[in-house]
Amino acid sequence: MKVKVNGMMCEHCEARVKKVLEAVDGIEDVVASREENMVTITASRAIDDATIKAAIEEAGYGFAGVVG
Ligand SMILES: [Cu+2]
Repeated sequence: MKVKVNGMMCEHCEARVKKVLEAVDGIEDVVASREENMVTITASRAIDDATIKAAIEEAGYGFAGVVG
C-alpha cells in the first residue's frame, strides 16, 4: 500500500518513518520517499489505516491518507 506522509525533510526522517512502520507486526518492508511525500508499505497481512496513522504521528510526521 502507498501512504502520503508529510514532514519528511531528509534521509533521517525517511529512516525514522521506515523504522517505526517496520516495527508494526505484519509490516515486512517500507520504502519512504521525501521527494514524493510517499511511503510504500509491504505487509504480510492487512494493516489498519489507523495503526499506520498512529505510528507515523507518534514519530512526529503527518499522515495524509492512503493513496493506493
Ligand atoms: Cu529529517
